[in-house]
Amino acid sequence: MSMIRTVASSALQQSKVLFPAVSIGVRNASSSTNLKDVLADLIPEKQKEVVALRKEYGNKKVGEVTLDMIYGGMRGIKGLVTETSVLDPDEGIRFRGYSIPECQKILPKGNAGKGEEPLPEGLFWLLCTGQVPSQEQADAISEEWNKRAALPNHVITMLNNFPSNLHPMSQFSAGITALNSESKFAKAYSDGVKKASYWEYVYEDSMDMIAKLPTVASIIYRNLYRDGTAVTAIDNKKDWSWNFCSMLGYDNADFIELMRMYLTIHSDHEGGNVSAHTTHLVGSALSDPYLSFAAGMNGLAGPLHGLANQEVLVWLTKVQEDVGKDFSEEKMRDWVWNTLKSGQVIPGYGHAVLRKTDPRYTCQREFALRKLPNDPLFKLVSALYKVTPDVLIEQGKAKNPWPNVDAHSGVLLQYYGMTEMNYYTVMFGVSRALGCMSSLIWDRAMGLPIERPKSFDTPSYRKLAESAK
Ligand code: AMX
Repeated sequence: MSMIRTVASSALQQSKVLFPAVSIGVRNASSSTNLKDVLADLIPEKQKEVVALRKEYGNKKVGEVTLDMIYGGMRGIKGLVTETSVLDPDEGIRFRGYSIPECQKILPKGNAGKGEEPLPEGLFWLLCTGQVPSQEQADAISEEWNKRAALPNHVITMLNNFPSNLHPMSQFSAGITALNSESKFAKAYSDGVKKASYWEYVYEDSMDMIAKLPTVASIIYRNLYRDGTAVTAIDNKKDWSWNFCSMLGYDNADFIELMRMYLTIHSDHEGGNVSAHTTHLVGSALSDPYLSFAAGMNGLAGPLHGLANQEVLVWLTKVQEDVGKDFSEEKMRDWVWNTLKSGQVIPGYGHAVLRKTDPRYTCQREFALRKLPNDPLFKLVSALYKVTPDVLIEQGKAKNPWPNVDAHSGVLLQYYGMTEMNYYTVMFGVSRALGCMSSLIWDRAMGLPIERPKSFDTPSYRKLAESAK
């Protein structure tokens, strides 16, 4: 029986013509609920595809590199292989060919399919396989993660002993690093396992780690903001997001739906962003998945990357304290200009690749319009959305004046009582594991080698540039 589900929206069909979905709708999806088995079937096909591609076009040029690109943070240089998602500058992210609105339609939902937002479990299946999972397949992932969620005692002890002035992201990254005592990949490697089987151990570690992250994150939250009270036990009948909310101490049904959406949309943003690229790079040295992902999390903790969601709320709070209820365009413009004149960036605006409003921003805005249209902070965010792009265009520096994902996420979280903004990036990190780990499985399945680009000093680049004249 084919598990492919069709979406009969003409807009969806139209966008597929512009940006065709990779393999979905062409190949029959598997009906097995065992993700590892499905991957085992898919991997030889992909390996053959890559061998054939390289045989036919291996020495073809696919791009040019200028000195500006090299000194400009390698922007636009094609140099990475990431199967899970592709980011279009105008349209935003597509997970295995599917846009965010499409994923919201086609992926299985929580509450036995009756919920509103996609289950991150289904998204993980999609990222791993390129196939849209059935409800049964997504539920099998929930079950699997519930079984693997327990933490070793030494990690719990370590988290409980961190001082309260250690940033939650540092605690998160340290917790993940310490989980590498559990790595099946590291053990198999030291036992001399063959390269062809690497992906299987990376898969096992990925499943274990994703299962454990909500518990690690919840212990950090409760230690810092709930007097160190114990996290609740995992409910084996519930999904990953439900259990995460429960461990954090939230039982509001809308907050749980928000969490499903949040954990889905923050998962993956192709391969070049700092967290994904770092995980991939460290993984290429055959560091185990825990060490690789912890490295990625240290990158996510930077204010130009994931920490921007914390920075946005800090900034919004200052704006709100100053303007009160006066959201006039004049006041908003003044605030944006004053921030720029003080030498700071406007957090939550701009992007290295995107050139339009981030669809992750739009879907959070739509959630807010449905659930919290009168929230004062949401109104402030909307008022800033009206003026900020124009001010950034007038200033003339940012290549993208539009908001990104981080401009909106904190507003939704604070509405449901999660006001601890220092914590927000940890939730981003829990979600990012879905993208980084599905990619890492494919890195090892495709046998990608250790990453080692060439660097030169400036005099050498001068010589290279002169000889290229
Ligand atoms: N506010 C003010 N200035 C900005 C700006 C913003 N939001 N975005 C870009 N600029 C400035 C840059 O600082 C740079 O100035 P400089 O020439 O003096 O150094 C100039 O515009 C050109 O930058 P760019 O090419 O448009 O951006 P980039 O690719 O170098 O950087 C990003 C991208 C996201 C780091 C940048 O837009 C930024 O700092 N935004 C604010 C922080 C933020 O929201 N980060 C989250 C991004 C999403 C994510 O990873 N979670």
